[in-house]
Amino acid sequence: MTQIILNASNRLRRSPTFERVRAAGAKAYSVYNKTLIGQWFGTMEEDYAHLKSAVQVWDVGGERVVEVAGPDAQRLIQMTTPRDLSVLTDDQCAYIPMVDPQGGMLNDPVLTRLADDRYWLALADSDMLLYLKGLAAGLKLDTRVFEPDVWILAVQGPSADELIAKVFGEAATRTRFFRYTMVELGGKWMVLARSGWSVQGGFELYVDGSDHAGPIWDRLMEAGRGLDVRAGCPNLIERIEGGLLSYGNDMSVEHTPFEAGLGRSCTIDRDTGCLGHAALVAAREPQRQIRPVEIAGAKVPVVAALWPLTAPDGQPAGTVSSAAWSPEQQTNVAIAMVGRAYWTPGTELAVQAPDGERPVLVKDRFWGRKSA
Ligand code: THG
Repeated sequence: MTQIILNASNRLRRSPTFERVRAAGAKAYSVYNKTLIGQWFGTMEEDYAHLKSAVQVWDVGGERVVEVAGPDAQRLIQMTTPRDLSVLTDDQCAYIPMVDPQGGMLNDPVLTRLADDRYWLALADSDMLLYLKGLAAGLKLDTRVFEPDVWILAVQGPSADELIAKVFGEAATRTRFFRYTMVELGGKWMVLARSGWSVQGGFELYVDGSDHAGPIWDRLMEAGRGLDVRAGCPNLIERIEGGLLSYGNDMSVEHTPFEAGLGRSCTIDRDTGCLGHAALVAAREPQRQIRPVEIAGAKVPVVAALWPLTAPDGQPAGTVSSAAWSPEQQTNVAIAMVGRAYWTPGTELAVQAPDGERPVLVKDRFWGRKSA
């Protein structure tokens, strides 16, 4: 079969550390928010073992930042999310499902509250810039919605605290989960948040100004030499074990936050101003929901299209959206959207994988999590 080759173009944006990612030996490229992103530095299993034992620096420039500023900024963002923004503190980040008026998921960004009239959305792969501009224009809101020259670098892994302490000082590591602090390097101040798309712990740096990203990348790599720091990227195996969802892959506009298992981020007992509020009140009891499942047999192929799940009587039971062989679990870990009748832990199903039918077991919790 012929290889799929990415034909470069100015339409495909490159982060300011793109060439460093390439030099670090990225083995594949994808496109996220119209930005080229490098993936895999060793095999997926090697990257996984290293992420779980050391520290990695990730160029997550594909999580493009959209800034919403102005007197109506909070009101505009609140229209798109059921998560109550009025309770956020000044140093807080929040993982927020964004929904349309029908309650369908549009995105699931990390929101940073810079001030009560200034927010950053670090977006998953869908065009919220246009949606927010459209709402603001149609409703004549007093806001500015734009993409600032801000690029995120993630520092993830068990030695992340040690690396951050070396570069930014011990005090920076006292930042709590989903809180941020301001740190300085070479005269440049930036947001450092304890967050990131792994469950190994770590930080995300919002580099404000492309010119600064390269030097900061180099400084992290230099300071981390004794910690076996490496370039990395979100790891499919680790994020499935951790139950971290990928918008557009595990859920989409076809799903409500309840179906995506994000009900904990929805305030529905009062109207926060979310345009999808009424729809979500009606959708509280989903008929299908995200579940961790195990797929028996040898290492599964890549899930490039949803794999159908079936019950023993042949009835459709859902779909598998992500799956990977876990060297630690010695089985295939997977994320599925499972029908209500079949989502009880211990339920046995079958999946139609491209290489044949395989037994599936519904789990009670994600492998990397202590609770459900
Ligand atoms: N970092 C930043 N922006 C992002 C991502 C990121 N935007 C796109 C994409 N990734 C969004 N997806 C997620 C998914 C899960 C989490 C963060 C971003 C996450 N969840 C925690 C958990 O599940 O334990 C916390 C959830 C919560 O507080 O409710 O961290 O990686 N900047």
